[in-house]
Amino acid sequence: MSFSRRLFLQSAAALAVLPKVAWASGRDLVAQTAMQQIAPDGYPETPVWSYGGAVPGSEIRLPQGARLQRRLVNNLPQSTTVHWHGIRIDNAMDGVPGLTQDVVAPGEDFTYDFVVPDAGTYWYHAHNRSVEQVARGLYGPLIVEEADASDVDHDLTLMLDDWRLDPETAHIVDDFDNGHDQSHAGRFGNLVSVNGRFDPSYPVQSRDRLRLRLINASNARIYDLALDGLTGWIVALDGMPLDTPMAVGESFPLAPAQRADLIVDVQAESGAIANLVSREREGGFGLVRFTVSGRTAKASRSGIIPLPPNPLPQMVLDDAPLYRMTLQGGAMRWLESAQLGKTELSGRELAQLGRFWALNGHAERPSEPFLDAQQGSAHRIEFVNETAFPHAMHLHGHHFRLILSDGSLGPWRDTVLVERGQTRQIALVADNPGDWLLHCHMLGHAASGMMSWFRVT
Ligand SMILES: [Cu+2]
Repeated sequence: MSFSRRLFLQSAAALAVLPKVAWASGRDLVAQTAMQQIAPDGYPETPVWSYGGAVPGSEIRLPQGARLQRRLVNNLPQSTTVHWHGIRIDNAMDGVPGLTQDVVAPGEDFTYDFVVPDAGTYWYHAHNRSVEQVARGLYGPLIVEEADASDVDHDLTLMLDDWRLDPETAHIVDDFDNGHDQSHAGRFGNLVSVNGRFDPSYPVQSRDRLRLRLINASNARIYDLALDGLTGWIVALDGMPLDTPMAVGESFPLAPAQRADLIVDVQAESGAIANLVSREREGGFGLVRFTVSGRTAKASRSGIIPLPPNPLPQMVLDDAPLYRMTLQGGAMRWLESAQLGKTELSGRELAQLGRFWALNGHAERPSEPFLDAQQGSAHRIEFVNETAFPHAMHLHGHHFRLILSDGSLGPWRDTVLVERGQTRQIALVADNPGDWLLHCHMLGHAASGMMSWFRVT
């Protein structure tokens, strides 16, 4: 009796000094530290932050219209949340601290429970201190399947990321709040990974048809993607099918958070290697190798069939009002002043507080929404990029259509790349009630001023 009582007290005392750790079960998404071989073989493993012990977190795959339930269990030393990027989601499940939920503290948990209305390629990632947490590896793919799978030999998800690693130790360089990065193009890595590995390769046969689901999980890097030994089409952007698939030309951009679904045919012959590459000013680099062995016995398919459309709202723009959002600040266009809360501060004062950017004169998420929309109403938003850098503007809870230069409606997206000096218009049907974030997905820019929101009631 006294022995077991003493043991109990001892373990209770021991628990009090151990860090609080929650226990996990099958439906759990456990945010935890892990070791992973990110750098090439021969380099040490990298300590990462992960969902479930690996980067990317395991692929969540479910049928269109299904319900997704995951209990986030936070075993990290920092508070976190999960954002389900591109899902037209119930607002309470959107994962934005201070707007849709409280942060999940170390040792705590939060259950996400929602329906996925659209088929396509989506992803989940941390949305608290994203500039650090996504860079440390807190992301994974979320694939919503069409009722009829596309006619392909392989369906491959490829998550692109770049890491800033110490070349000696392969540890992540932890200068996440580096003011130079934040005031310029953002945090770039020195090593690019696909699915958490450097230079991975996948076996294919000549004349195979592949569906490639490309997801850019990088903090700031815009890839300029090209195919070598493969030909094909872009069939969906940011999850949403294109009415008419676009042949992949020389190359196409993939900004942070954006996705592109490709259907490609392997043209390279047996014994050769086909590649997905990113072009850069000075040559570029390979991302993925497809090692070709043999030739498929199946008859080769000709042409391409569009993916079935998702249940997106009707877009009637007639007299939809136009809202302008001006992107301001950053290196070479330094802010003269901007608002922090109700206070107008000089650019110098803001820089001292780590704020380099503003959206319509606000260097943080303002108290009032940028747009207060009646549910079901249509709007035009014009992003005017007065800065010297590109920005990837992301709306939560909705997809929007690009308005092309001739005034016609372009593809549906959830993240639009606005190049330096460029003005881009989008068309939005505000049909999902709630408070929704609108921000730059260069995560260092979001952390240093480029945050806004809109309300739908
Ligand atoms: Cu930006």
